[in-house]
Formats: sequence, C-alpha cells, structure tokens
Amino acid sequence: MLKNMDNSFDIYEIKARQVLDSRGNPTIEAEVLTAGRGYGHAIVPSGASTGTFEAVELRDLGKKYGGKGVLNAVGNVNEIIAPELIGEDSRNQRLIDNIMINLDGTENKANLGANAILAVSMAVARAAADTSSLPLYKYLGGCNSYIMPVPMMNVLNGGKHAGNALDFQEFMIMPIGADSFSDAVRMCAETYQSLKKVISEKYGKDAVNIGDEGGFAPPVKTIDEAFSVLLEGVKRAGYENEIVFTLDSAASEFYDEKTNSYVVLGESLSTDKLIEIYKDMVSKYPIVSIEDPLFEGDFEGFKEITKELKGIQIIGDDIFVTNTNRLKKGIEMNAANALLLKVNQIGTISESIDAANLASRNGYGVIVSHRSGETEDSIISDLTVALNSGQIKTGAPARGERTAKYNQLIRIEEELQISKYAGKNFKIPF
Ligand code: 2PG
Ligand code: MG
Repeated sequence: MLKNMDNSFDIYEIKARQVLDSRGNPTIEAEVLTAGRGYGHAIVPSGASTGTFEAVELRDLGKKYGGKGVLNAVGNVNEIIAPELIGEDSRNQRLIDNIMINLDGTENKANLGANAILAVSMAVARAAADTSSLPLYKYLGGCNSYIMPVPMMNVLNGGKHAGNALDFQEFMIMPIGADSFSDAVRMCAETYQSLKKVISEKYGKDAVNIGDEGGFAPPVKTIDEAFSVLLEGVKRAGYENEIVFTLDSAASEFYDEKTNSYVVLGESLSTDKLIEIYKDMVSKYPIVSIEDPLFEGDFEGFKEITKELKGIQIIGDDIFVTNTNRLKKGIEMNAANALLLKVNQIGTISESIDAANLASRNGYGVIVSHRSGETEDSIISDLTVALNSGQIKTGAPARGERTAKYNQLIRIEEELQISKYAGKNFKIPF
C-alpha cells in the first residue's frame, strides 16, 4: 500500500538492480523517484585493499560471478528498504539514512549490506536535488562559494591494484601550480602521456599496461626507481615546478602481523625502519602527502609518523575507514592529520558528511576518494565540491570510470563561473 504523498519530495518508488563495476564484478545500482517526478540513481563502488573495519559489502557467495553477486543486497533494497522509505520526504536525508541503519540493526551494516544501504542513500540525495532543480553539489553543499579540489591522480600503480612487484600501492601527482581545475586536468593528462613514453622507452612497449585505477604498472621494483620514472615524466611534460607527489602505501597490505613488521621487496622492516624510509623519501622527492604509511591498527605509529614528518599530510584511510568513532580516536591522539573519505566504507551520505565535518572541525584535511573498483557514477565529484574539501583522489586521467569524476568536476567548474581552485598556493590544511 502506498503511503500518502503530501508533497513533491515524497519518495514514490525505489528500485535496485545488479550491474557491473570497472573490474567486471557485480555491484548494485538503485533508482529513486519522487512524487514530483524527481529522479536519482546511484551505483556503489568496491575496494580491493579494503580496511578490516569497513562497513560490510554484502555478497551472495555461491557459484555465480565467483560468489561476488549482489542479488541479496538488491533483494534487500526492493523488499525491505523500499517499503519502509516510500512516502518519506526525500530531503530528510538523515532520517532516511537512520531508518536504514535501524532496519539493518548491526554496527557494520552486515545485515542488509552497506552496498544496499549506500545505493539508496545516494540515489535519495540525487532525487531530492533533482526535485529541487538543483545540481547535487549545490543541494548538498548549500554554500555561497565553492572551492574546486586539487586532484590526486594515480599514475603509477602497485600493491593489490597491479601485477608488478611494487609494494606501495599508489604514486600520485598533484598539480598544485594549475590555474583552475580544468587546467589541473590538462597538466595531469599531459604528464600521463609523457610518463607513458618514458616507461615505454625504459621498459619496452608491454610495460605500459595499466593497473586497476588507470595508472601504469611497469616492472619497477624499488621506491627510488618508481620516483625517478615519475620525475622524468613530470620533467618531460614541463611541470617540475607545478606538480608535487603524493603516495598511498596501503601498508596494511604488506604488514605481517606475526612478526609485527612490514615486508617490502621481500625484506622485513620494523616500524621505525619504515618511518626512516619515508623520511628519506620526503627529503629526496617533492612529496607533500602520504596515505596509510603504516597498518590500520597502529594508532601509536600514526601519531609518531605525524610528528616525525612534520609538514607532510598524513592521511588515514584503512585506519579511520570514514568512521567517526575511529576518527575521534585518531584526533585525540594526533594520529594522522587528514581523513580519506570513502562513502562505501561507512555506507550512508549522512555519516560520510559527519566524518568530513568532524575532520574539518579539528583541523584535519579531507580527501574525497574513489575505490579501485569504480563505475560511471560521479557522485564523489559533487560531494567534494559540496564539502569544499579541496582535495579529491580518483585515479588516473584515463579510463571512463576515472574520467567520469574529472569530467563532472570540469562541468561543475564551468557552471560555477566563479570558484577557487584549491591548488593555487596549496597548503596542507593544518
Ligand atoms: C585506497 C583505495 C582507492 P581500494 O586504498 O585508497 O585508491 O583502494 O579501493 O582498493 O581500497
Ligand atoms: Mg588507501
């Protein structure tokens, strides 16, 4: 039975289905229609180097799609979530997210699936924005002025995202010297092309194959080798003074719990030794930021490295998992000084915004981020502008699922006419 539809923002219909992500694995798409014919849809991304404390992605197991199907999550939307939300005012994002959280009843959304809940949460925001005739970033942001983010573009892939021997997962470029966001995209795209040439000359044609996030995955082994290739690419493009580097070690992936050490290139390293390597790295290369330098459980180590690498942005991804409780602990301890924000780590738009606000209020930077398994959905582009986060990480300037985000930001910049690009005089926000 349909509840009464009092106004045009009331949710009239919710529908989910199974579609594919950029790695060819199934994921969930939701559509929401309001009584006023506002429409929103959203597709959920999926990680590979996932944090242990992330909200749970519900998978079907069994034979189909190697167990990765999401038909149970789809069923949860269509049969459990939809009947509860129909008739609710789509502008009540927090209420709607709370209804789903309560329906699920677990701490980590394991029951209905964070993927099921997030698909609806995002599609509701879009449907409400559409009913308001507002672009999503304005609907969510409600600000008078907006900042266009500096992109962190992942151009060299390693770790779980590539088949090479590089232990560190992402080597990214940040065009802080660009004049605008679209200029930043141009500089990164040119650098990407010159890096391709450098790699092909150095390692042969078959070394320009790419990893999951569109960056190259050449057979570099050492960190120095990776940075020297990267530097050469940047130099050839002519952006030595405009582009700086940022790294995502994703250290949980090469941490060995049994020996409490990090296995890099087959060598076992203590936490102190690894911190020394980072120190050496930042003294040699123009690195402004390091994500997950240590494994997800090491709050003390994060505190130590944040102190030791003063002036460098230390981003918590797997350690915080966009969860305000874990972030609070980090803030109290001075562990890291920035939050990587991934909507599917926590599972609703309201909780993602809470995490961003908590970070900002405490002087922590916020970097809105994609996942390695992505889709054509570009909601994070609107979100980064809505939050005025000033930084976004969403892969290489190549492959449709990555360029979808950059292209949406180009559109937003054009529409805003007056906006500030966060890269000019980029300062680590603390
Ligand atoms: C990360 C992400 C995105 P994944 O570690 O920051 O780059 O990777 O989605 O595989 O967790
Ligand atoms: Mg990460």
